[in-house]
Amino acid sequence: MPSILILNGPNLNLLGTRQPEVYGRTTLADIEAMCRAHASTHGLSLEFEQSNHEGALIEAIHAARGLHGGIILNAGAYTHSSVALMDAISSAEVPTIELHLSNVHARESFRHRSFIAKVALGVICGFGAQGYILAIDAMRGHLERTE
Ligand code: CA2
Repeated sequence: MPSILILNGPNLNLLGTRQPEVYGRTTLADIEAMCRAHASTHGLSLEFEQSNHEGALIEAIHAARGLHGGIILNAGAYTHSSVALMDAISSAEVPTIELHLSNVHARESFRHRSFIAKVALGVICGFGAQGYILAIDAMRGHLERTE
């Protein structure tokens, strides 16, 4: 089974430390530990990254080609603005799941638009940290079916 890249965008390094009413008290390090524990029960290898920089996220997507079987991407606010990330996903041709902790559709209207969704395999949102586990399972199923 190919490995999975879990890529986190801007401000997600602050998880668990600010706005707990919106994003909960779980830190990104807690989420990484949950993902690693879950992946190991399925014999999956994971890479887990976070960057506040659009260019660094684009480079991580480019580098995933040939290295990872799939990408789980929480692009944070870049989801709603970045044509460059959308183009990176299209050009890398690595299956990508768009992920959000919050239910973006129940929030401000500017969060309803996603450039990532246009090129994603699917979208998971609104399940908090558990969404990362759901996304790993969805990607695992996809990779098993397409292997
Ligand atoms: O719900 C999500 O996962 C989001 O991707 C989070 C982004 C937001 O812009 C998207 O619309 C939805 C924001 C991440 C900011 O994370 C923070 C965490 C703690 C404190 C402040 C910001």
